[in-house]
Amino acid sequence: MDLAFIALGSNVGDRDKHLAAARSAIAALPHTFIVAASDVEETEPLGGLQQEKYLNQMLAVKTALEPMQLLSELQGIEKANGRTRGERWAPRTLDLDIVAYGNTTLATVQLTLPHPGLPERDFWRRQIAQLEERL
Ligand code: A4P
Ligand code: MG
Repeated sequence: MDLAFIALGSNVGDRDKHLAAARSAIAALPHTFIVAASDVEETEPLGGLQQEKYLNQMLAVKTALEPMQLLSELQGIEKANGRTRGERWAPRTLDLDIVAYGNTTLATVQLTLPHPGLPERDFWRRQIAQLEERL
């Protein structure tokens, strides 16, 4: 089993409910267990578009799913929660990103690991620090 960090984000509708639905769906994935959760944080929108604030949270999971399998499962969960793909960085009911997957590095169109947004997202780095304390 590998240790992966999954970022949850929502800035449309009932944001708490979307994060809760994501946590339940991730907990129900095959061969995947949530081992720690960060606090939920409200964050200012990044990316320059005029949009509502986000709720963000990060989960640490132990998983036997390969990175691409995990991504595809997460995209299924986004879809089930009303995510429609519009403009990049546009508002979303639920966004699930793989921030890191063990020590894996990847740079394909479908999946970049670690997530390239990591250096510029202070809240992700805070949440990773919380997860590391809670593991
Ligand atoms: N993809 C590549 N690497 C990954 C990865 N490590 N994890 C590909 C997940 N997906 C990855 O994603 C576009 C494509 O990225 C996917 O098809 C996948 O194959 P998407 O979710 O369809 O589009 P997106 O989310 O609009 O784009 P992107 O680049 O993922 O944006 P981000 O980084 O997710 O940013 N402000 C605050 N405060 N909090 C936020 O959470 N999020 C965003 C979206 C903008 N502003 C925000 C927040
Ligand atoms: Mg995304």
